[in-house]
Amino acid sequence: MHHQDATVETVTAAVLRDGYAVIEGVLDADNVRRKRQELRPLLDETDEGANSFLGYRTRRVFALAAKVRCFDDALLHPLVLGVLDQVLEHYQLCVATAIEIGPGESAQTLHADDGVYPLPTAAGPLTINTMWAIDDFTAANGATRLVPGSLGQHEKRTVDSQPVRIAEMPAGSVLIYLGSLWHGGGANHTDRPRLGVVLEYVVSWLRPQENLGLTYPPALVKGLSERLQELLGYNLYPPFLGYVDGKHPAELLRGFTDPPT
Ligand SMILES: O=C(O)CCC(=O)C(=O)O
Repeated sequence: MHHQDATVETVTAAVLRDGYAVIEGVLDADNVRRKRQELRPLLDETDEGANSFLGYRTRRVFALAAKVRCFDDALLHPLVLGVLDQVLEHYQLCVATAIEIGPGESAQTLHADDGVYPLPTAAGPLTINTMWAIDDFTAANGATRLVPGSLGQHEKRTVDSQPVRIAEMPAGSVLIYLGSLWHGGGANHTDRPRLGVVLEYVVSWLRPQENLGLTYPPALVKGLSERLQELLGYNLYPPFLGYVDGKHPAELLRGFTDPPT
C-alpha cells in the first residue's frame, strides 16, 4: 500500500492477518540519499559475514543507533509506532542493523526473529521488525523473502514447502513484519549491492537481541528526545522492571554529568 493510504488501523490489521505489510513512499528521495551517504563509510569499513546466515557477501553495520542519528526519523516514525502501540504496547529497540547484500550472495535460510526467545507462541507477539529499503528491493537483488501467514509455526520443514513472497519495494519503503513470520534475505543475482536497514522492536519485558544498552553511553543518550531515550532502553516496564540503582533510568540521565576529560 502507499503511505498516503496507510493508516495505523489498516497496517495493524494486515500485520496481524498476514504477518507483514509493505508501505511505499514513506521516505522521500532526498532522505534516502542522505541515509545512504551516511552509511557508506561505515559499510566500507565493515567485513562481510563470517557464516552463511550472516552471508559471506553481505555487510552488516550493527549498533546503528550508537553510530548515526540519520535513522532516528525512521525509528520514531508515527505510523510504525502507532502499529507497535497496538501490537506490542510497551516496547523498545531490539536490533538496529544496516544490511547490504552484495552481488553473488545466496538466499539466507528462512527463520523467525522471535526464535531467539525460548518462549511458547502463547506468549503473544514479542517483536516487530521494520526493514527500510535504502535501495530498490527487487527479486533479482535480494529483496526480503517471506512466507505469508507463517505465524507461530515451529517446523522449518513445513514452512519450506509453503509459497514464498518476495517483498519487492522501491527505495524509501518500509516492510513491517511480526517476529513470528518466517522470512530471510534473498539472493543477489545483480552486480550491485542491496542496502536495507532493520530496526526491530521488542516488548520491554524482554532483553533486546542486540545488547544495545551497552553500545551508547549515557552522555550520548542524554541529548536525545525523551521518546527516543525510552526506545533506546531508558524505560520501565510497569511497575518497575528495568530500574537502575532503584530509580527510573531517566533519572540516571538527569543526574549524569560528563566525566572530566
Ligand atoms: O536482509 C534481509 O532482507 C533480511 C535479513 C534477515 O532477516 C536477518 O538477517 O535476520
